[in-house]
Amino acid sequence: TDTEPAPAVRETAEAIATMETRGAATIAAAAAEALAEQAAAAAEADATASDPEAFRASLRAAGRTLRETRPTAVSLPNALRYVLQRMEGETVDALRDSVVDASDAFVRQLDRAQDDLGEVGANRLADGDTVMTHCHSTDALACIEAAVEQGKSISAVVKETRPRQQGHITAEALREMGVPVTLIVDSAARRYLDEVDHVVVGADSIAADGGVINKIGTSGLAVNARERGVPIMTAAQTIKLHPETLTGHTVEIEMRDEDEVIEPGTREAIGEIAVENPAFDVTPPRYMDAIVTEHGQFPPESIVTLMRELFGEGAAEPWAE
Ligand code: RUB
Repeated sequence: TDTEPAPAVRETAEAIATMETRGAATIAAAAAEALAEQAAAAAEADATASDPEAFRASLRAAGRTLRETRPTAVSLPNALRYVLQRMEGETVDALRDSVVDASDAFVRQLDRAQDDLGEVGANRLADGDTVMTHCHSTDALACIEAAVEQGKSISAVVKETRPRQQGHITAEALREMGVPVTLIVDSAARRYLDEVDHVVVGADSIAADGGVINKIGTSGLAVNARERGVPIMTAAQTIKLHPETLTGHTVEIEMRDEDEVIEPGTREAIGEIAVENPAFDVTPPRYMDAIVTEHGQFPPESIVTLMRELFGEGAAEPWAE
């Protein structure tokens, strides 16, 4: 059909769904880039090259394909909104250029925001500090990297993060920064908190009440950190702010396949029991010390002010049919 997404869009959607492309910021950049690829392809394709309305419809269809991949990281729909709301022009060439420009601007803004929040987060870390991490967050790593670049000596205790072990990606990234790393199983976190000065995590979405939605296990870590008196911050650029929560919606928590929890083949031995695999959880604002963004540091309870300022116009769905 004229609105069939380009192969590049289907490949990006597949990579996001299978988590080959993962992490909220990386997913957002990939989605914005896929829309630019859709625009380039649609400006050449027979069905859309000379029909501005068909071109627009093909971009909306690509947006829907990308939107349907994973539900929790709001950076994905925020990226689609940013690009599709800037699609404008009377001709296909003008429409294509507007989408490609918006996509480029979005990705540049994403990189700049990450650098800027890294500087803010780094100011919370002192020379000689040990940080504990959970999952793999490029926003959280930006804070540690900026601290290292400020000349601070930082060590890390890295939780492996079952079931997908994104902690291994974090461990490698930190080692490459010259940060000494100790990898632990998730259940060892409380034992190691006594040796830790800060917990640093990322976010997939931030709710209007300051709740932080991040990789499953973050909320338990936050409660333990509070009990041990260790400050915990979430590093989250503002595309992680979830506009629909301003009007009372909740954030959907992705449930993934049981094969990530029990080895294939284990099912037979283990028998008829329920296996559940939620990918994310919600840390209540009272257990989070600070949300670090490119606009500075916020107590979770006041993030709603920034959310209204940046997303107050609501959560349009420019990809809708
Ligand atoms: C990744 C995850 C990360 C956030 C933030 O989950 O929970 O902490 O996405 O990452 P998954 P970033 O591996 O299931 O995608 O700071 O890079 O946006």
